[in-house]
Amino acid sequence: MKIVLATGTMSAQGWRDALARAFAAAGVDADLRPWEGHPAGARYAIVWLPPAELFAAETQLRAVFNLGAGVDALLARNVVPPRLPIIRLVDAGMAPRIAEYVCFAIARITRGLDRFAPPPRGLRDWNASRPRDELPRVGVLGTGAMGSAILEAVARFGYPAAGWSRRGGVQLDAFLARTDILVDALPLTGETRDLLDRRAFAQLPRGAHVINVGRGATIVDEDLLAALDEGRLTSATLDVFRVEPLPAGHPFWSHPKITVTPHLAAPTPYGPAAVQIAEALKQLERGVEARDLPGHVDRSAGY
Ligand code: OXD
Repeated sequence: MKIVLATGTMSAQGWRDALARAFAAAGVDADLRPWEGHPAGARYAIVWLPPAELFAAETQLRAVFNLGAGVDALLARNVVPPRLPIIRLVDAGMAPRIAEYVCFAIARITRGLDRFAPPPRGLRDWNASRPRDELPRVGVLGTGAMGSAILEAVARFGYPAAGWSRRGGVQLDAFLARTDILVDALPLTGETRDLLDRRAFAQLPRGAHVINVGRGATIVDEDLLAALDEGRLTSATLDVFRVEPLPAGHPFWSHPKITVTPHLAAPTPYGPAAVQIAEALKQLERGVEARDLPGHVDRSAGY
């Protein structure tokens, strides 16, 4: 069975090796071909940011695997023919990493860790104020694999934590009003784009913090900057951005209340992701419908 692989900005060699290992271990008989601009007669495509020509040339495809949890970039390219099911990664080892990143960002906030930076800037004061006994309320936007792992992790550390999703029936405004640390773990869809704007930030208690590990375009950049400048928000920790890489002159880079990290919270782990793809391929080959697989993308919902 031929499979075409187009890894975009990711490592072709890394994916080829991991997939070859996972296919061998799962007993999937695959002839894995890197996309080289001409049709291979492939039955499946495994892709990250693929070129449109791939789908024009590979006319025998049965399904497309997305080498990431988020399909916003793939759907925005509008290159996958509507008849083809898309399967995305679900967790695949990323959820614990995202949860760890969020817990670290929260610990940094609750302990005021930035005060103790190395010399010459940091405070050298043993008696610096102790953290408050009362833990802040953590609100997680998005209750998929990532959001659920974050909720579980923060709850384990005793934080009062709640999750919100568009389908959960809870009013966003009411949810924001009882959230001291807002964690954005949303996919980017038509419904979540620009969700966190000036109006949303105004619902948060004064002094709240924002952590974004979802997608950059769920936040309106100018409104976040205004909320920080007005003192409505205390800090923002951002791992994802509307445009990536974040352009050199972007005001986020130099804002004193913003920590920018370059989309490093949870790099896709090739090994576990390849195992997940091999398993899904096996199921498809056995006749299981793509829509019954865990990572099947509902294109109208956008994830
Ligand atoms: C993903 C990501 O979508 O790394 O997997 O952001």
